[in-house]
Amino acid sequence: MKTFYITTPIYYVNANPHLGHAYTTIVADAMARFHRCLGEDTLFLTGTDEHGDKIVQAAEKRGLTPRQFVDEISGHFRALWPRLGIANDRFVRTTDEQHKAAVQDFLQKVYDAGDIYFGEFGGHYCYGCERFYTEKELENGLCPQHLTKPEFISEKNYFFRMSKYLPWLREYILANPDFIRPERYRGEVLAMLESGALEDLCISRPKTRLTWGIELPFDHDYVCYVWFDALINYISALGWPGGAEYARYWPGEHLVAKDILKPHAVFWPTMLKAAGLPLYRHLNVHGYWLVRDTKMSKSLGNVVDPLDMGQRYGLDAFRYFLLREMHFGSDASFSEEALVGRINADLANDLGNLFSRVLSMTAKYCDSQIPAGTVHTDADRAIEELCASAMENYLQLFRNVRFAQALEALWELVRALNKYVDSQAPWTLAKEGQQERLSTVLNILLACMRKIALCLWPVMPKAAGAMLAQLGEEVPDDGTPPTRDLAAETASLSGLRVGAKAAPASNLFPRIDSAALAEEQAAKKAKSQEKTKKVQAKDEKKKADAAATSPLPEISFDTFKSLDLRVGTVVSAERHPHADRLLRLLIDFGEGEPRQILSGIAEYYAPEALAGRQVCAVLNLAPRKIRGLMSCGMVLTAGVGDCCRLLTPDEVVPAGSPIS
Ligand code: ME8
Repeated sequence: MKTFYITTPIYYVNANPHLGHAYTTIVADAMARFHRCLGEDTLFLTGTDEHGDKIVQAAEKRGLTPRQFVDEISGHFRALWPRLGIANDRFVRTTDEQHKAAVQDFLQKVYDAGDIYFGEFGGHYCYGCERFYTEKELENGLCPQHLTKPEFISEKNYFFRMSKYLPWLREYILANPDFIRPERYRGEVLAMLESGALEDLCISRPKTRLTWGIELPFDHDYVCYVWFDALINYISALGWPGGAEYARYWPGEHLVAKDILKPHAVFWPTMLKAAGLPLYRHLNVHGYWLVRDTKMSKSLGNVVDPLDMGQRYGLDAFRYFLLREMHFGSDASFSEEALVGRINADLANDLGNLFSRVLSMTAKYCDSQIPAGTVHTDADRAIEELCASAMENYLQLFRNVRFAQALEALWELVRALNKYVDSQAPWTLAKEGQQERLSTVLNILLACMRKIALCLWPVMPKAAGAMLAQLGEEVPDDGTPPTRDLAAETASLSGLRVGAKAAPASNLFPRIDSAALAEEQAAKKAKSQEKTKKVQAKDEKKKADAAATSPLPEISFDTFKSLDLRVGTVVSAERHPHADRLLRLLIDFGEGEPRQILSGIAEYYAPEALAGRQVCAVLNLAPRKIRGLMSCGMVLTAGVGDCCRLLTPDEVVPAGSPIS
């Protein structure tokens, strides 16, 4: 029996799962279900990556031990997957004893073969990436991922002789065009291999610097580099070296995003080669989910919670959207408007409407009993052919991880079926008493709908199960696929249970009120703009304060003497009619007439408390109009941050006294 083994990256436990993690795992789930429908012996693995500096730091921040911390977050990942309709067969943790033993076996094997050596090494270490960079890899001296300056660290370490295998890897990738797919990532890896920037891989960390890792079997003063440890999960979870599942399922398929292309496309195959193990079959690489074209990040507050989306819009609709919207390999932009747009157009209008129309007609004209029929007319034959070709395309594209195109191919059939309903007009056939023709039309429609439901089960297991149930089939709800031979289903329209009871009505995907959503989104946007404004204002104030406290360039005595600084007595004060932060002060400087000065002290002084008070001011500042009123000079204040105090002589002096 053909086997299919699919893996996701094992996720870091330094953050909770978000849309990106959910996407990869949902795609892996859909692939596993798809291959089950093809009758393949399938195994689906996901898990968590739990060693390394980052984990220790994240645990410290929470006041937990690394062990307590990884148990907690790994638990969140494990609990999330079933809630997203994901049915993984295994869950691997790099802190599992079985994994640790496998990593040590692997290291020993490569060490014994002479491909691990001890050496002194100085390199640019990025703590964010937990890896060394070569001079060539840095961009303007900075880590290309984090744009921070790495620390130069020189220490003795163990190295994997990766460079020895790089020419072989290049040849292998050239000879196996779909080893890394889609093509753009294959090209990227070949360019990497041809750049000459890759060297041997440092695979150890001294325990003096890091203890949270797997000890090297040949030197107890060192732990294993987290990537070398993590990649081995793909076989440790199968019980390598001796496990029966390893023998049964390896080599498998990997699914990752572009961020971790290099470890999977370069480190891992060379590691496998050095250990004398077969390479994986395919590395499937997808792009990044952006949110309104910006990177998801905690600080921007735009992280999408997959559970929240599933709960709001229905899990199956959310899964469909993810697979349909992202062209595998390219980046895609997430927004609730786009999600609602797809739900309304593809699911409510096209697919939901087809089910609802056809089932209600079957109820009306056939008492919900699935009618028999045989293909007769050209229109019937065209639909029959389209059904076969759409399914074949779907299968072919899905196998090649082109999910968006696969679904589009299937929707050609969905839309054609809606048109077929219109052109065949079963209501007219009923009116004219053409019972046989009516039966045939409904039979063809129901048979095609069944095929669509079978194809969609990997993507929307619950909804597809409901569709099949509406067509009179019994579908277990335990993850058992509705067919083990989806490929054979393309051959003919057969398979429909003629005579069985169909559901009298169907409301699979209710339309979502997009106007209400738009309103909600606008409110959200306004709130987030408000937040951004506040953050910006705070930043500006910080900058202004920093500028106020930083030393200014030297000035000459003459320049200082050119300032007309004087003490005045406030005659009256009131709020500026058009500016909240300003007070309008009339101040006596002994000039005969009081002078009008506007001052930004409204937040700090009540106007009524100022009359009679003495203040210091610059008088020969060029007069300025501020919000409709003239200001002739500037009152002096002192303070940083939220502090602002008026300068006043410590005893009363005559109004207009110069300050020197
Ligand atoms: O890299 N869009 O773990 P990780 C799409 N532990 N996918 C995304 C995404 C986004 N915006 N953000 C994350 C690690 N992902 C290592 C892996 S494997 C031996 C070790 C998904 O928690 C995507 O699958 O940073 C990406 O490759 C993965 O999360 C990175 O997960």
